[in-house]
Amino acid sequence: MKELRIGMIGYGFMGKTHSNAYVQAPNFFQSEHKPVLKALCARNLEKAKPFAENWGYESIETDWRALLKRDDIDAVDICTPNNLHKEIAIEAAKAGKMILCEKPLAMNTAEGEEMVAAVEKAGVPNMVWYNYRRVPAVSLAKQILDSGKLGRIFHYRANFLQDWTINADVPQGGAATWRLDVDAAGSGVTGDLLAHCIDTALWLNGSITDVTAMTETFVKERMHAETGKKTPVEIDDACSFLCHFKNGSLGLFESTRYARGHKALYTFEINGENASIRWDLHDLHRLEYFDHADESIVRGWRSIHVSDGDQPYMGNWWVPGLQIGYEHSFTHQVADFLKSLDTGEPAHPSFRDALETQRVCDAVLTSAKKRSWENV
Ligand code: 4PW
Repeated sequence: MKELRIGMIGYGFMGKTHSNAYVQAPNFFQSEHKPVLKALCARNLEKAKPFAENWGYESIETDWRALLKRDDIDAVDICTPNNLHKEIAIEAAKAGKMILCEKPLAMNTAEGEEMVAAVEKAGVPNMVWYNYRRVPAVSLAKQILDSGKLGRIFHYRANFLQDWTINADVPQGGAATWRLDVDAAGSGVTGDLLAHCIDTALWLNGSITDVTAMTETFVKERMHAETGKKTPVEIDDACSFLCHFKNGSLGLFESTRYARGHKALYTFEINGENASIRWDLHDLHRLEYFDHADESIVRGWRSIHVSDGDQPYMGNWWVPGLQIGYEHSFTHQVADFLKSLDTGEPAHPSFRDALETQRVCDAVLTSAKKRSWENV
């Protein structure tokens, strides 16, 4: 058994999901590698202490550069706001560390290109946390699409809807609300939410060739948590776009933080010549499937309860009929990363895969600004 000694940078919501995944994965999935929570890195020692104790990190660093110098760290997990991804990833690659980076890869494509060059030059294993690929029902959708059952694909439709920023008193900046601050996040819903939809779409349906988009910022000014002053909001609160896929199908994507009643609703539907599939994060263990070849008197949407041992990942969990949830997508991602180390095959989505998502995001934002069609 080889140890995979993890240095986790950041301890927010994603720090929790990843820490839980490192703990859970080896209990359920076989690998020659076993994650060890070696060090937590965070600027605020007092806040880091209870987190490190709770999850079992052996030590704490308050400076990520010191973490990278340590010989007892094999892999760095970047769970910081987006504006720190590039610098940390490039330095980590130079230090020969494996890198698991939170999504989106970077603030923009230019940064992403530098990051890809750095990890590929250093030859270090790398992966980006687009976790929804590892929801068993989404992996099953991939299996069904790859089998060709849907036939020619006509339409890809996806939404990611939230409502947590409708209140104009929500500040921008700071630990909890950095996602609203353009300097920390790079963009709004495009990089935060649509990036998930785009990653899944590229994986399931192939490349996107061109896009046309619209964005809106509904609340124009918010108090900045760091300065206490009202400043203009420069992120996109909502974004919708149309696109063409290379396979000839048409795409329709929508994301917003202003859909009252929706807390985190990610859905997609794919319509093919023979069959369609659809998935909904709020019912994440079900995949809906319509097959036109079914006998007409029983033809209809089937709701596949993804809990059978033959379905993706499920053989490692409970007995058929008992479904799993959101947290498991991260556990599966760790399990797949460990498997990639066992086999020497690259892990996905890699930095290079995530760069493609970044390119689509940038084309979307440019198109919205210019009111144009943009090639990716
Ligand atoms: O990555 C996304 C986050 O930034 C998540 O998948 C959901 O939306 C939950 O929080 C935000």
